[in-house]
Amino acid sequence: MNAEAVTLSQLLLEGDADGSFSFLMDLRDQGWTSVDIYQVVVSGAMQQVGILWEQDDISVADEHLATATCDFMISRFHGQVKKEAAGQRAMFLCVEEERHTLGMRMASFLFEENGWKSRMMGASLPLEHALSAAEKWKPDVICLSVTIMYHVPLLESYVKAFEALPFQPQVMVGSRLLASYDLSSYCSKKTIFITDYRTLVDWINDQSEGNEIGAS
Ligand code: B12
Repeated sequence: MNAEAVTLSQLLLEGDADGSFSFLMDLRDQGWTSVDIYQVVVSGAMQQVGILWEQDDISVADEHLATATCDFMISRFHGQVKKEAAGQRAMFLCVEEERHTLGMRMASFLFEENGWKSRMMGASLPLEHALSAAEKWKPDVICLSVTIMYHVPLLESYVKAFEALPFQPQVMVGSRLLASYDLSSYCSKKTIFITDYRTLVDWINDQSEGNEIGAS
């Protein structure tokens, strides 16, 4: 765990909204990119919160305060760095019952920073509602997030339904589980798997260089 992540985890656990936001802005002034801030510092800080929680060093209430402060902090930070949205659209949601949203929220910010329009549909979106939202908005990419292993089997129905839509959106799956498990049997050959934000931004840049979505 790097020093910046540990410092940020302490600020989040104190519920220090202004201090944590200023901490990120200072890192940016020192030349940190938002990709590295999200990947190394914010993700690292939340992992540290998870470790303390697992070891029973902090309470559930402490962990909720840190999560709420983190959510507010990243939104405020993104407000400072986001750009005018142009053409392509990305929609984000968690499969039903899945409540871990911070990972996909930062992914949505990185899409926006790179000029995409995004719609964050949040936690636990039942498939029928996700499908009707997608049919109306017609995103180029539909990004799914899953964190808890027993939610993984649900991916299959979501991926199948989205990939069958007539406008053929690219389906992307992001998950901490990808570091340890192969989720491809729940998806299709067309599905893209992303484990970290640097890979995500490389993929986004690849799209703006004119490569067709889905081509690899
Ligand atoms: C905050 C938190 C919560 C919050 C989430 C609130 C919120 N709004 O997100 C709350 C309190 C709701 C919660 C609940 C639970 N949690 Co929880 N939680 C965490 C914690 C501490 C941090 C998660 C986090 O935000 N990490 C930071 C983000 C940035 O990381 P990430 O989600 O992995 O995302 C990365 C990649 O996966 C990727 N990514 C993820 N999604 C997407 C999407 C796209 C499109 C892309 C491109 C990339 C991408 O991008 C990120 C790059 O770093 C973790 C600890 C940990 N080590 O992560 C536990 C953790 C994930 N939770 C855990 C558990 C067990 C639970 C509960 C079951 C606890 C309980 N008994 O109730 C419930 C389940 C709730 C549910 N139904 O989903 C376990 C999971 C263990 C396991 N083996 O599966 C963990 C690991 C804690 C632990 N060490 O035991 N949790």
